[in-house]
Amino acid sequence: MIVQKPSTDNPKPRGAFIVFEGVDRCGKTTQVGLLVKHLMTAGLAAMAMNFPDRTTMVGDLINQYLKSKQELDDRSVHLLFSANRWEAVPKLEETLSEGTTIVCDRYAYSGVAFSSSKPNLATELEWCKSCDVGLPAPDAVIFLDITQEQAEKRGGFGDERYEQSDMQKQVRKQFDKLQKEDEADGRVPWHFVNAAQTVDEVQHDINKIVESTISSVQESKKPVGKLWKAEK
Ligand code: DGP
Repeated sequence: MIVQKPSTDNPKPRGAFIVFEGVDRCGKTTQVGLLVKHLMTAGLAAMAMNFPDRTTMVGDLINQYLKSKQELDDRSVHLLFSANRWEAVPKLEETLSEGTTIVCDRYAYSGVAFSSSKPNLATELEWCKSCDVGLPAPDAVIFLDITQEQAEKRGGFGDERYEQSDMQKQVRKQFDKLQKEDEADGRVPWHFVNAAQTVDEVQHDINKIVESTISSVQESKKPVGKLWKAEK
């Protein structure tokens, strides 16, 4: 991988913002860890982030909800998930501007896909999106693609609130809608990776995508975009 050396003519480029999405048990957490390691070994500054971030006060409420210790209205919990992302924005922007690449386990796409899969919010995709309009936009979304049947064979499925087949199948449909909308908009590229391959094969595919994303962010010098915001 080519690592750009900063100089007076060529100040330190910003980090890239890479988001992993997919249904539960698709292997995101494993691949986020491997990617951060790979980038650091190649001499790049990289950091993992994840949403929901259960370590904050808002995240603690979300955790209680996901573990079914707390009941919350669907819109209220959607707003909490969104707030959990907004509260991370200062850190996210600072980290990218310092030249560190962020590898993020879930983001606003999960927010919309999961909430709009609930019967109460099934016709509210635009409302679900509206809470996250203006968040920093990823430079690439890596979607770990796996069938529901393959995901369920992996350990731990069924422990938390949303880990039910019907819900996850609906979530997948909503992800597809969001991908098509981003494709039509042309600003955030999605990359589908076959997550049913071995861990090494998945990692190999991801590394290629991320290396080319980092190069294009460095070459284009484009600032971090805004999610789902109409361009002026
Ligand atoms: P994880 O910690 O990645 O396993 O995510 C926990 C669960 O929460 C998982 O089923 C996906 C779901 N989830 C993640 N982000 C959001 C969100 O923003 N909104 C909703 N409704 N669900 C989310």
